[in-house]
Amino acid sequence: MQPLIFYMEFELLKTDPASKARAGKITTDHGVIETPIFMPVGTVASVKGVHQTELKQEINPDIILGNTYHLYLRPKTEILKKAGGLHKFMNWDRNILTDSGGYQVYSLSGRRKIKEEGVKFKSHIDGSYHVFTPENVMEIQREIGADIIMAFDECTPYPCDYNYAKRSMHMTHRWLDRCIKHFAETPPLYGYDQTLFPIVQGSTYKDLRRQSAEYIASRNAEGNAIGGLSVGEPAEEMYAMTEVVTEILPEEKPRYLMGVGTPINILENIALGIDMFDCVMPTRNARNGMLFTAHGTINIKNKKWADDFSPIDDMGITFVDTQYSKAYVRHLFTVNEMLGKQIATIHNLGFYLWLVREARKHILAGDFRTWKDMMVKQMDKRL
Ligand code: PRF
Repeated sequence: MQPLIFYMEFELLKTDPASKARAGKITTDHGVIETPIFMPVGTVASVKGVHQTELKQEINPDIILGNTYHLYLRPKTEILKKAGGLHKFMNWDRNILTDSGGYQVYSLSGRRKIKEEGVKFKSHIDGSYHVFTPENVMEIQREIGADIIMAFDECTPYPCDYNYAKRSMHMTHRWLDRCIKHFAETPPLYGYDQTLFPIVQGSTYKDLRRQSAEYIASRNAEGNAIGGLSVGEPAEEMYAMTEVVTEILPEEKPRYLMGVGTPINILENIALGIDMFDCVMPTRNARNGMLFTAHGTINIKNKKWADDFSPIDDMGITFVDTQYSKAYVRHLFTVNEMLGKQIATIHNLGFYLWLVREARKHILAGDFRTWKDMMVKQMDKRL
């Protein structure tokens, strides 16, 4: 397989002496991404409830994520093409990564049929039928215009029968080759480059994970992803799979662990050599009143906060942390005021981005392992 042409650069700046944690720098046509990074999820062209001003100035991520499945259904690529791509449509001039739909369509269990050709699925919006193939998913992601686009894969459930996992993994590999071919045959549409990341699968079987990592590495993409984890398996099993795979994926390219996870999961996987993460947890859980902090998680709906007038987080990472009290935010949740969800979302994303930036600082300073062990212990609490 021919190596892909260079659309993106990755510079590995430092590896932690006591773990496999790395600090690096990705450069694309939409700027620099300092790694390790957490990518806030903006499924339908918005990081739910957050203005771009707050996202940029307060949370300040170098990259956010969008979803092919959702954007294809609404607003549809026709509108995105007219807008000049997703960046312009949503007024976001930094990096965007789009997931391929390979995960979202599998979440539609009962509403989809997987075949070698692709996946036929029923829209969750109006019940209409659609087909995703490796080829049309490349075209749709060209039209959305993300900087980093993902290969079309099958994310196996947990637990997963060995033979199913093996067959599925081989199909994901064949789909990858179709993605690579079609990606090379279609030009970018908006005057900047895009790059394609393949995805390692193999469920919770070490031999399959090794085989998949070797296959994916041989495709010579500019970055590699690990899928099929954080689907219900115990954390120890997730870490074991990450470890097997990061042993094999090339060091000189970024590694993206899809859909992970809690703040603790993120630090443990950084220690195993992961550079990029995304997860709905900080945003979705925020809307349910869960706040992540350096000292553990808070359920702000709990009665115990009713007369606690201390700031929601005295670390003051974003403006919401010091401008609003726990009692006030609890009240907003009690009366179902949307501002409560917005405050909690900004807080959680601010915290997640703080956590990965702090991790990066400690990797560069050479004391990541000690800091990570301390943080993991400290965050493993319910306040
Ligand atoms: N594949 C894709 N997207 C994903 C996953 C996957 O396996 C996961 C697994 N947690 C999250 N998002 N394409």
